[in-house]
Amino acid sequence: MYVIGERINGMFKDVRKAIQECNTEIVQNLAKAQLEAGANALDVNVGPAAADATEAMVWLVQTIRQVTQAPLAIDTTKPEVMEAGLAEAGAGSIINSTTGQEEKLTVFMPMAQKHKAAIIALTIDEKGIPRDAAGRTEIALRIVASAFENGIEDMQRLFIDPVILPVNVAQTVPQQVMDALREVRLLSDPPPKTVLGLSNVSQGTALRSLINRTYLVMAIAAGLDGAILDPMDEELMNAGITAELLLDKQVYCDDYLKAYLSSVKSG
Ligand code: THG
Repeated sequence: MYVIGERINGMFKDVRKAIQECNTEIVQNLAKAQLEAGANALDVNVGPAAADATEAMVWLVQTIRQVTQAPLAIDTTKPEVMEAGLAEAGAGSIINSTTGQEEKLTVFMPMAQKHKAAIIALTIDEKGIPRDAAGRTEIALRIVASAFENGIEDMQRLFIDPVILPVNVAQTVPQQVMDALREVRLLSDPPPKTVLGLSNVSQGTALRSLINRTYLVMAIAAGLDGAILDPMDEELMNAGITAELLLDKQVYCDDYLKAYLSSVKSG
């Protein structure tokens, strides 16, 4: 399971405040704690409130880079903010994200090539987020084709995100996303990777952690390769690691949780 830590996001009050006050300690502690908890990479999102998004992104990336060289997923829809974040983060970064519209793909795919970055692509087009799995898969196919046209032939570098929505307002979506995860694996050989912003599924619900944890296991069973999630939720991490054990992706030993975490931390 490729874990992208979600916590450095201006959507969270503590991070929003840290950005406003240039408090490096809060951001650096969140970076270290997420990696300690088993994150492979860190999402970096300035949030909706940042006055100057480019300036905030550059400050966040520089602040994180003082404590770790872990891959960063630069999370913005704005090309100029993405470009600035990638330039600071260095090679091995992740573009989070493009959508499937031609005008987005022609900007972000070449940007991924230029910065030797991986790229997450959401199955969204000019009509928005498709209602069903087939609509998601159709957009995913266009994204895979665009990646190839732009020289991204290594499918390890392309992540399709079939877009999970809050279960309290979109109750059919979790199943549609699982079907899309299965269909995306059939698009090419080898197939692109898949990723979800897991916490979306529980936004606005009362039992967030339980819903996140249950859906992570279900999505992994449907073929999910990675997720943007809170790695400091230990029960969540343990459920994901156990799901992969039960899918024979890790050799069993009594200490399989510890073994997983130490293998992530040793890179
Ligand atoms: N796909 C991709 N990237 C993404 C998403 C996705 N990035 C952003 C988001 N979705 C994933 N990250 C989060 C981060 C926080 C929350 C949900 C998803 C969240 N935040 C609290 C809330 O809104 O209730 C914030 C409140 C607080 O301060 O605690 O739930 O889908 N590629």
